[in-house]
Amino acid sequence: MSVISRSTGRAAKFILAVTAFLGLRSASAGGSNFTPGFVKTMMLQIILSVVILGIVLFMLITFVKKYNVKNENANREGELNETKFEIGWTLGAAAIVIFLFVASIGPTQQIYNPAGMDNVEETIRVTGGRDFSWTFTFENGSSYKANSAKGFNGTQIRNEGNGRMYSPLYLKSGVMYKLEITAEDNSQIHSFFVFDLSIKSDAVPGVINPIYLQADPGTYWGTCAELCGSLHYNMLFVIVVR
Ligand SMILES: [Cu+2]
Repeated sequence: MSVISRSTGRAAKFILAVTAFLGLRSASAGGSNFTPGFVKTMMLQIILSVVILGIVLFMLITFVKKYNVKNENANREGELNETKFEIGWTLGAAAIVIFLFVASIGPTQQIYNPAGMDNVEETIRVTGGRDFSWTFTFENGSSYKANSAKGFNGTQIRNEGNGRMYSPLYLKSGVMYKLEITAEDNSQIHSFFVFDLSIKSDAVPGVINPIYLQADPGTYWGTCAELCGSLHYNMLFVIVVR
């Protein structure tokens, strides 16, 4: 397993360099303590996809050349053992799927049953609203909306993109939190998404989806990732970890 993680680590660095070159952002620099393993698995999947695409394209071009009608020397009978090929690519594809499944078990456990989940310092309810808002409710019963002026001690942060003010959710670094993602009754479905923390969870009325979070210091902007209606674009929020 260490060989796998070492080579995917190297490949992950390569992909990060390529995405940075293309001007794309990558989530693997995220501050969440539980997601790097998952990002690595995603990288592994991307790498395998690229390799397989390469093999398929290579075979496609080779066969087009070899069996071209203009190629007088082509022997079109019995040269391709189809049974062997069929068994080969079926077993090969099955092996890849099983390998990816096994490789993703650990990282998935890390997200939903992380080590230290028994040491949750505070559980915070995050509720998506009918009015296109996010409400943070704390164990002591206090609550506020991410897009209201009545946040924690009234502090607000300006979003550079739209110039509006938002009330941050303040978390302490190195502390384990459980966010319970849900939505108000009769609300549309929303999705709680913080790119730089690699966290995303659907917010559905009557359902509580847990996110365990232990993050590095930083300011992390998030948004609703489920097209929920006319004011979907305004469902920004910010998590400040310090
Ligand atoms: Cu939305």
